[in-house]
Amino acid sequence: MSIVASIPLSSLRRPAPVAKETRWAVADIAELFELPFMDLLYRAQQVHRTHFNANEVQLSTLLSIKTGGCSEDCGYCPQSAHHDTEVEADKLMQLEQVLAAARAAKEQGATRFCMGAAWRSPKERDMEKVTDMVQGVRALGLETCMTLGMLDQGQAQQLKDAGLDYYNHNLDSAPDFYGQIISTRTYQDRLDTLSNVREAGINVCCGGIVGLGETREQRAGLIAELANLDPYPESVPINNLVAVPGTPLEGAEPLDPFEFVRTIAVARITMPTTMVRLSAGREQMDEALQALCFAAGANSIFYGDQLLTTANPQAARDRALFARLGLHAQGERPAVQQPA
Ligand code: SAM
Ligand code: DTB
Ligand code: SF4
Repeated sequence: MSIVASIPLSSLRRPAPVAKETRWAVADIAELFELPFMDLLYRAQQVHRTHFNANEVQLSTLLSIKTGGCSEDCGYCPQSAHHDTEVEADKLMQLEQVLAAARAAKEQGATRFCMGAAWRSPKERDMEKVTDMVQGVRALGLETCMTLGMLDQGQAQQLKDAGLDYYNHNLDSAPDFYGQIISTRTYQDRLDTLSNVREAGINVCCGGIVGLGETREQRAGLIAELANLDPYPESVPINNLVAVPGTPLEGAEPLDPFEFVRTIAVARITMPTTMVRLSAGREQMDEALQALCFAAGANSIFYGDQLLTTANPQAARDRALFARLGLHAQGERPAVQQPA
């Protein structure tokens, strides 16, 4: 029996889109990055605790429904056909295989199931198959998320009609750094897809990736772009580069871990009600660093031993970390009664 089987989906926190009151200047965000570490964490905690239970973390499980052979040239990505990595190109997965993975994710306690395809954008012939997946996963009582590349208005509407809850499409980096990492799709292409998703009434999951060799100012530039979306995304994944052999970024200098924590904290302060997801890179982090990320306002993770093609901590290891920190998964009861 699933841990969350008895909890209706409607009782899970689903933040309403919040129209932003402020337009963030990159300079103001850069100033947040410059704060003494303890002051930054304190401010992020204050914002976090105003809007969320600071001991609760939402669990999303990822599945790569179509792996490798992607026509885009994203410099960090092991699935790009432009790079010589160990990832083999595969066909779109069958519905039954997807549903089996979704059932297993639910059994482990995930509340959202995210399906990712290594496409520039879905083809017409793919749409019926992916909308069947949305309907099937939803029928299991899980929230649904998809990331399929660029969408036009009609495709966004088809996914909405199938019941898709979230669409993930990242801005990835600051506009003035982006061109050094990707050449086959523009920043504006990404903004157009985000606008189509928003217009269709699907929740927006949009974040970025750090550790690509960008400057702190450029990290501030990424956060400014995200925070100035109107409304800002309901969910913001912050990925730390997993440097995969064969990609152009395989030898990238690892980001200072405290700088990663700062990025989480600044995302939390500038987008107070969003779910900030501590995303790729957790397998390479120790428990203490992950705890700092939660203290900085991260309240969601990818859960399960695989991201798309790279490793993620085993579910049992995450459960042990939650127990050590007194954290509980969204939709589950806290193990220890918390003082009022
Ligand atoms: N193909 C779709 C697209 O790009 O829109 C969806 C999948 S893509 C893998 C989703 C995100 O994963 C990217 O935008 C990037 O932020 C992140 N990502 C990809 N490779 C990564 C890596 N090696 N390390 C960290 N994050 C990565
Ligand atoms: C996101 O921002 N991160 C996830 C999800 N959205 C699709 C993907 C991370 C991929 C890490 C590299 C890999 O496993 O292939
Ligand atoms: Fe393709 Fe997405 Fe990877 Fe870019 S990040 S190469 S679009 S799978």
